[in-house]
Amino acid sequence: MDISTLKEQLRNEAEQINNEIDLKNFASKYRGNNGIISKLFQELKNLKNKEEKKQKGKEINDLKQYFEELYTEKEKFLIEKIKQEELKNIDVTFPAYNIKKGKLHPLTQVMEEIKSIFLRMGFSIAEGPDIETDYYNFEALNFPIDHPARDMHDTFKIDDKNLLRTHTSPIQVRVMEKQKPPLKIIAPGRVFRRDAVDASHSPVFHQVEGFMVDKNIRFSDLKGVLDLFTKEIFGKDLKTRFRPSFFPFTEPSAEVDVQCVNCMGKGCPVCKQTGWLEILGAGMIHPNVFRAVKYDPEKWTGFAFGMGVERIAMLKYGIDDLRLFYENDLRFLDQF
Ligand code: 2U9
Repeated sequence: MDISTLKEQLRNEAEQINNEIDLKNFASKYRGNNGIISKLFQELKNLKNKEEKKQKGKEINDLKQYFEELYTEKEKFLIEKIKQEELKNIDVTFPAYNIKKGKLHPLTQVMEEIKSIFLRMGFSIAEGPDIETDYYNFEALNFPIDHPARDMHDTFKIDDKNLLRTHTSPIQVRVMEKQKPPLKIIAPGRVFRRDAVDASHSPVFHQVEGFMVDKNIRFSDLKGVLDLFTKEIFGKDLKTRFRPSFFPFTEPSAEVDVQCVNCMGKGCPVCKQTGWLEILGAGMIHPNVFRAVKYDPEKWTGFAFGMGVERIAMLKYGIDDLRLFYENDLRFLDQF
């Protein structure tokens, strides 16, 4: 068959190609190892006449180039055709899949809310290590060795000197060692106490503590800050009250109650008919704490407070068992 007839044949066959298989067959018929074009090149070797060989070689090369052009064109056409068919099968009006979005753990959400309230009041956030020394966790906070107040913090000891912090107060001691007043700091974090797990105890829980140090800080400043805090987190209509208490690191000390979020203070099973819920501890920073960080207690004054994040979250959401926070059951977590 002469080359021009072959060219015509190529064009006709290319026109018939309708799918991938046709295209594959087309390629192997002409371009494959035993394909027509390859054969033509082999036959070329047998030609003796140089001129004729040159002429024929050029014609076969033209034919091959023509074949490649047809092939590429057809390949493009098929890719576009497949794409169009796929698009036809997509129902753009079909409702989207319900993509499950992750969210923050309820304790993290409450922690963030607490932080944000104090940030708005001008406090800064400080953090510190989970593993502390006896000095920062107890000594500097006016718990002398053998002081009975240490019994309130059943402690995970690592060795004679190191322990897992039982509260976040060491963070504030570290801040005071590095910075001079005025200070307005909150110290959020994980704390550890050797407690057996039950509905209201966990060996790992979370605290947010805070303190303010400046000249002429008074108990009324503490009351103002904490009253605003409870109104922000539990509701504007709930009152707070302060009852006398004891902590080694504050004097005077107080426990802070908010009117029951469940019955608005009327009395119900949540508040054991008292109308009040305990949510915070607080007080004026003890002079011995100032002495430990080399602040002059005659010059500086301050208040401090502390709260358990789990307790705040339980009261806020009406949860009666703290273990729910740690089980990571999505039926529970999904509700927040
Ligand atoms: C420094 C000085 C004083 C932090 C304070 C409390 C009172 C308190 C408890 C609440 C519930 C711990 O999680 S809880 O069990 N905390 O009652 N914390 S005053 O006082 C400080 C802190 C740091 C340097």
